[in-house]
Amino acid sequence: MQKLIAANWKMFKTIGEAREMASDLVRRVGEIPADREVLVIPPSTAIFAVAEEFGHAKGFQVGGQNFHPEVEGAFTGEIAPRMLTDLCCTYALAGHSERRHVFGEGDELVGRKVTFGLENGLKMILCVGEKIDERKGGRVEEVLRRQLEVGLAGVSRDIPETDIVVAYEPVWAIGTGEVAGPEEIVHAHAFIRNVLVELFGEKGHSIRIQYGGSVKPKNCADILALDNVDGVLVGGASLQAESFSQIVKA
Ligand code: G2H
Repeated sequence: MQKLIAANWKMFKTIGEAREMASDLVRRVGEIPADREVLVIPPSTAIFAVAEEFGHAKGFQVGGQNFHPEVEGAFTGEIAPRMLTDLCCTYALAGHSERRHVFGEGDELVGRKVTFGLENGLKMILCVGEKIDERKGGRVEEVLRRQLEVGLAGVSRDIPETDIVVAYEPVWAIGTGEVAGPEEIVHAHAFIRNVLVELFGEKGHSIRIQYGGSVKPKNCADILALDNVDGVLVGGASLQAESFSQIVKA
């Protein structure tokens, strides 16, 4: 199974900055290792510029951070999945903790995005993860199960296993410099794996589970070596070509 190494640029980079970083990244990475898939998820305004810079560089893909689950319509400020595929996106995120906790998106909306994105030509990365009070209250499994069951409720059992990815991002580890410990990651990923097998049968063994939350060049090799870690979703350390290229090659 190819590990999915993804860069979430969040609300950073103008078109010029994005172009510069994308071309630098291609130069630094060179040939992507055969067991890796590389995805950059810029802000919407810079997606096409990054896709152009990637050009024919083999294996570099672009994705969308968010969309509204409708074909088109009077939805001021939103973009549709077909607009993301029009910009060459292959993947999109749903349920990132910043969408859940800054913008108030609930599990049902996240689930609609997952289903609608899949039906409209995107591979979907469903982000799940507990807040610190939920971890302290012993509710990690309850929260993950709810986010997975509702987030994946509309997904057909027949979809190719490569179309859906789950990203485990404990909210307390996002952008804080605090990485979840190996036991915490292994435990959460094993739990997610079991729920995926419950939901999708045998196919659940092949659905990739990424870890996200303060991934850096210095910790990524250890994280990627853990059981059931099939990739990483990187925020802060994906904003410089030097650090993200090191993570791609780790
Ligand atoms: C989690 C992650 C990227 P960071 O949001 O999705 O960000 O690596 O900055 O913790």
